[in-house]
Amino acid sequence: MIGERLITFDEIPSTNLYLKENYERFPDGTVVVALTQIMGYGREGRRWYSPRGGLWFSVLFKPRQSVDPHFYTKLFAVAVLRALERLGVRADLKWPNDVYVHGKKLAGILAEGIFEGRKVKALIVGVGVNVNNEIPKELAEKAISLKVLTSKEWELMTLLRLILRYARSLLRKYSKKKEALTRVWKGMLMQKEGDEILFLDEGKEKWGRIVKIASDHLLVESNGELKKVCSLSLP
Ligand code: BT5
Repeated sequence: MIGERLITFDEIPSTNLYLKENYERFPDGTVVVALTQIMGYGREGRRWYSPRGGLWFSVLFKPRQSVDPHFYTKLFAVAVLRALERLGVRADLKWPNDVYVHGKKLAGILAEGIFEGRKVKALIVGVGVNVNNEIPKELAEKAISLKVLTSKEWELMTLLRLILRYARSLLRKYSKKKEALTRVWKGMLMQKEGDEILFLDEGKEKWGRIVKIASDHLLVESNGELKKVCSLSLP
């Protein structure tokens, strides 16, 4: 069960890295949380600032059957949004799984898999939420914390427990209805099928229309051509 085993660290390089290196020792559902990460990272090795006061945790999954790793990423994206809603904060998802409020990033999610051939041996979902922490100067325009949004401090473990509670109930509800979870996730995305978006094509910004939203790419029509877009630079 998610969160049945909880491991806490004061400081660690990265909770995702810790589980990647130690997954064999821990059961499915193990959660690792750290008060600060000195080497927190996002997608494609981008730096993830993890100062004290934020909520930085990872969850280990050891699926028995073959699974689509995106299912677990969506599960946590939806769980984080539901938990925030409980606190009175209305957030959206920027495709695929960035949590935004008022055009600024409040939280990010990173899923990593350990594969044996095509089989997923372990899956690690890392979640970072700016809670009471300071936002570094270089991110001042792009990021926001819960404390700034709500003008109060939040108890990290209470928020963690709330997110895990939503994740457990979503897992119960959707593990046999994966398409239904995809529909819920799509409904939370700022980007909708049919929207015009600015995207990067070989380093150049182009306009296009979203034809289809998938977990790992957007199918975009631009100048009569269909393109697969894997990363959005703009909200
Ligand atoms: C993400 O990557 O948004 C996924 C972040 C996942 C972090 C968690 S914390 C627990 C676990 N352990 C880890 O080491 N990681 C996970 P990406 O979409 O690549 O976004 C990275 C970009 O977000 C950076 O290039 C910055 O622009 C911005 N960024 C960095 N730190 C931030 C922060 N604290 N708040 C908001 N934006 C941030």
